[in-house]
Amino acid sequence: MQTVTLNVEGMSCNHCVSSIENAMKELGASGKVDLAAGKVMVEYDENQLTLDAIKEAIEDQGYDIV
Ligand SMILES: [Cu+2]
Repeated sequence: MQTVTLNVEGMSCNHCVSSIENAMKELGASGKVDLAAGKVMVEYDENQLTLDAIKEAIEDQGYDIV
């Protein structure tokens, strides 16, 4: 397992939190959003997923990785 913390811009409410957390779940990863800090902590299996795929999934939801 691998854990990464990403700085994500554009998250403003609980809807954003669940969009991102659901997107991580769909990938088979586990995401925790810290809305106040603008951070997303993702735990994933590096044998199944790449960091790029995770970033792409977040960007696909309409947010920017800083
Ligand atoms: Cu929102």
